[in-house]
Amino acid sequence: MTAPLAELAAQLPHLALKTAPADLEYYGRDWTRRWAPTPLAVAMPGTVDEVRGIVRWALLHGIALVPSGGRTGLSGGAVAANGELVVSFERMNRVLGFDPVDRTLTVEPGIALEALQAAAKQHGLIYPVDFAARGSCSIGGNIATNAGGIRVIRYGNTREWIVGLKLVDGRGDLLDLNRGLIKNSSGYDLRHLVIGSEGTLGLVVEASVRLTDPPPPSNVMLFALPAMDALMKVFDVCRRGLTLSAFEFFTDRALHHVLAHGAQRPFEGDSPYYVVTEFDAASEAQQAAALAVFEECAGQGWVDDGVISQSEAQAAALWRLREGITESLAPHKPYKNDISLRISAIPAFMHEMAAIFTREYPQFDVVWFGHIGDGNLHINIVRPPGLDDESFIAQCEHVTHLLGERLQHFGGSISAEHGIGLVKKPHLGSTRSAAEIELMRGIKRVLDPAGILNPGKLFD
Ligand code: 2HG
Ligand code: ZN
Repeated sequence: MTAPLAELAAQLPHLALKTAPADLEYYGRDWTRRWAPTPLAVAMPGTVDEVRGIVRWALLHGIALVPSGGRTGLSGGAVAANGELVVSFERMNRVLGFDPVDRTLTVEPGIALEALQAAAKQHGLIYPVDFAARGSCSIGGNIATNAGGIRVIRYGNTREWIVGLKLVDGRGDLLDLNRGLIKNSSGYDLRHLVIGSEGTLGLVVEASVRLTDPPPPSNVMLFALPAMDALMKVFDVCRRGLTLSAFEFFTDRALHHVLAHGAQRPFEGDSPYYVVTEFDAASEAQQAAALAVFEECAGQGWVDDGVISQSEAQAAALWRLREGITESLAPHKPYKNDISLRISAIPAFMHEMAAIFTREYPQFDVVWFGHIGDGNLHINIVRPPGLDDESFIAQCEHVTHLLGERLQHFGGSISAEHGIGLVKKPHLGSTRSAAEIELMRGIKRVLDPAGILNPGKLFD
């Protein structure tokens, strides 16, 4: 153990400190699997005071800290590849309180999203932000990226549900931000500055989240579509005819991978595009509306086929076709894009990008899917067998540059919900102006004057 680490262990005797190579490897990386993890050690605080102690120690020794939740991130935000101390919130995973009048849960940052959702359910309420990594990701990580997921169309992003945050900033100070208030017009909302800041402004040590009533019973419908142009037309019909809680799409390439990974084929025939939509189906009228939507879309030639879930098991099987895509692609180590556009810009953008991909990547398997009802597309480039990491990433970076240019033209964003981290850092300028990035740097300097909090992520 190095001298600074021994000092940390002596100062905080209850802090769990890990230095075994397998732990450094495990806690030093996220789902990107691109950078070799080389953290100095992994610290697992159990209390806010220990977190403050870690920050004071880091300031004294000039050691960088990488906050760490479930490490399911896809942008390298939780990677420790430069001798940093990983601060894992694995032990700080408790529910601290529930207030039935405020309808809030107060939790530690390391609680898994699924555990938080289960705690809400125990009180007859829901925490509605949801996505496939729910079992492993933590609320601290969700806050760091302002995570979105599959029901943003109805409930919004993580930001909408955080009513209070406690933060240890880069000076070791504890800030209690917004304190659960619904209305608070008292100057800058520092809570919102922290949400989406990817651990660069402070370490979130507690969060109060708002809960809501469970939704009415819902059904899931899967459509097969003959053409890209039909996607937004079907969206329009669904939005007018149904009360939607999700509107997701994927292509035949995504279906190919998810079926190869064990999912059940939904239709006999093949179509190039698919939509999974979830909607309220509490009454016969709402169920009839779903059939009417299908008939209108089929009549217009916008859908080839469709199926409506008849049971919870069938709904889960249909969801699996969409939610299983990331896992089914993981063995191929794909290069990921997570872009955001105004919904109105989606059709023109998709056409331009499809042309660019065909021109630049004729030999690559390009898999499109995502939250198209929110204007959020995930474009995964699958690594062709035999191509080494370096050449593959260089080719992908070239196309991300072209993507960035088109996003700039359409006023979109290079990251919708995964964050910038290390992966998209070279492309931040396609979404944020130089003046904005300089302001962000200035804000970081105020909260983290020594630059010890997740340095090198988001920007240099
Ligand atoms: C999803 O929507 C996640 O499934 C992951 O945001 C997307 O793997 C991806 O690119
Ligand atoms: Zn997503």
